[in-house]
Amino acid sequence: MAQLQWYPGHMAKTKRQVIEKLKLVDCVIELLDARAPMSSRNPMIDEIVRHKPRVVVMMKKDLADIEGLRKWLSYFEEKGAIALAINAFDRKDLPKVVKAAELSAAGVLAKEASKGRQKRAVRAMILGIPNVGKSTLINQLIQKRVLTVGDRPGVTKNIQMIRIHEDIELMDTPGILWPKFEDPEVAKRLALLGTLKDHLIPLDEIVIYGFNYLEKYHPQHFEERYQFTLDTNNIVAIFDGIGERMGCFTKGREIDYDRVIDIFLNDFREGRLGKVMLDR
Ligand SMILES: Nc1nc2c(ncn2[C@@H]2O[C@H](COP(=O)(O)OP(=O)(O)OP(=O)(O)O)[C@@H](O)[C@H]2O)c(=O)[nH]1
Ligand SMILES: [Mg+2]
Repeated sequence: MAQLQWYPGHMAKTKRQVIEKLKLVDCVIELLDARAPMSSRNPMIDEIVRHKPRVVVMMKKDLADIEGLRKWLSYFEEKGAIALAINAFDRKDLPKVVKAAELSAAGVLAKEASKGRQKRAVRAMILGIPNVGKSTLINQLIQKRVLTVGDRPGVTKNIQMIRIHEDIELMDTPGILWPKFEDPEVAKRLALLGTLKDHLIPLDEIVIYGFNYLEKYHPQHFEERYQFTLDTNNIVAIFDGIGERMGCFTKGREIDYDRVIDIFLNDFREGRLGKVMLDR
């Protein structure tokens, strides 16, 4: 686990560029994954943002367990943070992000106005771990696909400011992952959600982590999807069971374990195994 790194050379450069550009914005919109609001919170981002006003937006609300998410929202509220959870593809959620950013930058703009400066657009930087939905959020806000998005980490490589409308500009940034994980559990949760490049942790290990989570919290979701009872006392039987039911066979009619892994991870990440809360 100590070896677990995500091309740190590139990361160091990204971090430097982000710190440099931070001077140009009034506030930061920190994106978290609503399915793991603690594990997706990169401590390095605290270090970068420091005293800039900040808004916390939990993305992919549509894939998260609502009860668990509510607890996290109250947690952030108690800490006095401006926090909300959204589904980027729900049109009525989008203005909430803009409002929150305007609210957090209000102090800075009011100060400028008091000095007689002309009113200008709020400028916010979007920060977050890879694949959390930074570029998607901006595309959805302007209703245009100006930024490349993809369901894999490391899509955005450059920092870029986009004007949403005359009142707000948003800066897209590459995902920032911590160079080393103190807690291997955090790495496994992020891997299960598809935020780490696959193969940083052996795929079967990630899948088994998913089996254990489902057995503990949502065994019925597993059973509904694959039509048999989940029992982690026999891991091989689970792989075989999924393989048989989903028709994953090699040419020699053996179970194709690579396909089983692929199917399970896609099912989990796309919500076919129910709504998820990995941080409890
Ligand atoms: N279900 C759901 N999917 C989302 C949401 N927001 C983003 N996504 C998906 O998450 C994936 C990653 O989105 P990106 O916008 O490329 O993520 P990013 O944070 O820019 O990633 P990097 O540029 O790699 O750091 C895409 O497949 C999006 O469709 C959401 O609210 N709900
Ligand atoms: Mg991106």
